[in-house]
Amino acid sequence: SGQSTERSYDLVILGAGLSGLATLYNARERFPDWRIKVVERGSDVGGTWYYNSYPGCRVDTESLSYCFSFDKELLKEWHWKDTFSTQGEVHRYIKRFADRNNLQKDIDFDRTVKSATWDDAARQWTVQTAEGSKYTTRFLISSIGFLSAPTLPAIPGIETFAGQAFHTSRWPKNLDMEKEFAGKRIGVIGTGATGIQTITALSKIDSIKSLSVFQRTANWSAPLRNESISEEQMAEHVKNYDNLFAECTASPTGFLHRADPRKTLEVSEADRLAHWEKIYSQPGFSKWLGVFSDCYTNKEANTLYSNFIADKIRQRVNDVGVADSLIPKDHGFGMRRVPLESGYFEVYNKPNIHLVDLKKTPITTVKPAGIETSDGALRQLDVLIYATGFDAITGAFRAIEWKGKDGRPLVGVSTDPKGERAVWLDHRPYTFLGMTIPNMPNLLTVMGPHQPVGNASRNIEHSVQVAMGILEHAKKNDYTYIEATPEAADAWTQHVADCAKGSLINEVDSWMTGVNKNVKGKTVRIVARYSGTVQEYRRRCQEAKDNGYKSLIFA
Ligand code: NA7
Repeated sequence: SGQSTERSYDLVILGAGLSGLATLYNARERFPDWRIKVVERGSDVGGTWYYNSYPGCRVDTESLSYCFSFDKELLKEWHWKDTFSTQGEVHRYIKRFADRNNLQKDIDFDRTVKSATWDDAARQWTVQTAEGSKYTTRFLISSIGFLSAPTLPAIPGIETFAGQAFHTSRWPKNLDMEKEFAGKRIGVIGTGATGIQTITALSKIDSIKSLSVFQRTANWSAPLRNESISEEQMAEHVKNYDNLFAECTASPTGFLHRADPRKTLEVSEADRLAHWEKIYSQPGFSKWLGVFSDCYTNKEANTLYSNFIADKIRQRVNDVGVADSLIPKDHGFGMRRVPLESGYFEVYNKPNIHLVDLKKTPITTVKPAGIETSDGALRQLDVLIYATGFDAITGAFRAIEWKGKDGRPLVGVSTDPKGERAVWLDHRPYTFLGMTIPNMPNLLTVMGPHQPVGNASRNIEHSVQVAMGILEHAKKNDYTYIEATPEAADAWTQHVADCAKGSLINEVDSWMTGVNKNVKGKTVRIVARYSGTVQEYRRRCQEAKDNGYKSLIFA
């Protein structure tokens, strides 16, 4: 049903994750007479929380702030069982949100968008899926995620591996690990947030014969400190939701944790240590965001704090050499997204778990039997798990063939003959407010590039409201055309670049700075996310609205 048919809509939304569902819910409320459709690749709602079903997957933002503030009834009924929910629990929440608001009726599942083509005469987009569905629509909102296009490692021979192999975000459904991994030799490539959660979970499966972790860049990681939430505690939390959301809105990153305003070197050594011990013992991102205010702008301050965390790691790992490999040398604490862990470092004290330090012995090739490293050793493997991350921020856009005004492609690489005309040349976003793109009329991007990516659910709610505001302005005035002016996009792109200056986080290779060596053309650092404060971002969005969106062309 729905296959090979063409339907016409006022609004098509790409993706049914948190962004797409929030967009659908709000669009229905604001535009009750519109025909709206969501097109989703997966077989269920949830996006990130549908796909990332790997063992140990857990949100490391407080569950209480990782939900929708606008569905008050659901907040009243929902009991978060953990301060940091498992993937399963977050997914159940999202499903419940969709069910009780009857959202599924407007979603076409199992449709992978292949192309989006602008028709300037008709002022509409045509969206086509790999399965043969076709949708025409006046307005298009992409809610396709910023960590949703998985990347496999570009290592010679990976296609020759004879055992079972998969990316963490494509974990086989219903895999019974106790049984199917019994007696198996497992390899994991990658030690980002995903790898660290996966490895810790796998370490608890006693039937596994061996686990080899292939680590290229060590990542700073610190304890999550999850706790369960009783019914009595939850009843209290429910009364406090409004305050909690207000607290997030007032915090520069959108999280519940804030920096200590003092500067590291102004504080006595004893007070410094006391503060670091305090944030280290607290749950969640306290140890990333609760630092002294200069931790990510002053290298000396950062080094002192990094040394404090390095000592914590050393205390937890028995083998001195392994501990040394686990401590990053090429970047300071918090300059990359800090994975939070629950017993990760102790994993390496188990006899059947081995760390392969790829800085010492890089992988040379994958063979049918396993992985060979530069020292000539072949680690025999039955299962190979790629925790190798995503083509972040622009990747999900790259997976769609866009033809904007004059057939302009969206993402392209300058070394490709066809890539030159791309609006985002060499993966460099060019937007106004991270929301509208020159040459891509009537397209709005919720959680697109140039938007803050901190506490995703909080930012999604805001991003959806900005999109709704722009559409409302169009509807009210009977406009059928919206486009960012090049002047506005130039100024915004410059503002985003300016915000990135002076932050050590923007001086390190990671998905946050647009580097992914497994993707063609993603070898140099760029500014793809908004790294100013959430408040500044919101102020500028409000300003655009207050001045009647004069940076946008309406027609
Ligand atoms: P990340 O954080 O991008 O981590 C990917 C990991 O995979 C990282 O350790 C990489 O090492 C490693 N990797 C990637 N390619 C290779 C190759 N070719 N060889 C060896 N190792 C490789 O992705 P995650 O999924 O963990 O997390 C992404 C975000 O999702 C996370 O921050 C949360 O916000 C949710 P590298 O560092 O590149 O040397």
